[in-house]
Amino acid sequence: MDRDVTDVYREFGDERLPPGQHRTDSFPVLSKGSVPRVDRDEWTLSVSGAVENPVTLDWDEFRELGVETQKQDFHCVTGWSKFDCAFTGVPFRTLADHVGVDPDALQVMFAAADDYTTNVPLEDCLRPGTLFAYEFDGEPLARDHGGPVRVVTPNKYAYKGAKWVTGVEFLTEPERGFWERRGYSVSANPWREERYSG
Ligand SMILES: Nc1nc2c(c(=O)[nH]1)N[C@H]1C(S)=C(S)[C@@H](COP(=O)(O)O)O[C@H]1N2
Ligand SMILES: [Mo]
Repeated sequence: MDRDVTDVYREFGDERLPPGQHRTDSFPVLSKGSVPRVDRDEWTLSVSGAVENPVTLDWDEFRELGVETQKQDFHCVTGWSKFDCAFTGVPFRTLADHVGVDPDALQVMFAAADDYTTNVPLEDCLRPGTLFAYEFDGEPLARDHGGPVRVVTPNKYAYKGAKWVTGVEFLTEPERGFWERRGYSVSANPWREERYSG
């Protein structure tokens, strides 16, 4: 374990379990539609928008950025939380440093192979726990959980973590992703119970 981020709740109080959540030890699957088949060898990650060096990375280039294994909690906006997940992947911050983010970037729009999108404030993406994950508990990430690569966001409800992620766009103006257009919160802080947009 390279990093333990299960203490991120401390910024907001003493309770690790966010209000209105219950713990589960299983790992339910939540997807808006069917599960796309994305082959590791065909997969690429495009990084665009307000950056100095836009790139499209293949599997090897992605991993060469630098990987770590983290212990972190997972909070689904539908009410379940799973503690102590081990995810291995490339930290968002590592990718951001690689491409050089413009000073006027405010948000990040993630895009996925099932046409899912989600927008996340840049400052939240830059927290250590935001990870492009490709392993769970030391095994390749299962396809229904977003394999080959998904985003995980332990500081936020889990809809901020795009499964089957293929694109990262740095935005200078706010735009809304799939659930954010349907009334879910942009900031999505579980300890402040930001489920819906105000
Ligand atoms: N590409 C994509 N990513 C997605 C979703 C989706 O439908 N498509 N659902 C989101 C929601 S609402 C949740 S709660 C988590 C669920 O992740 P899991 O299925 O691994 O539990 O993925 C998020 N990421
Ligand atoms: Mo969700």
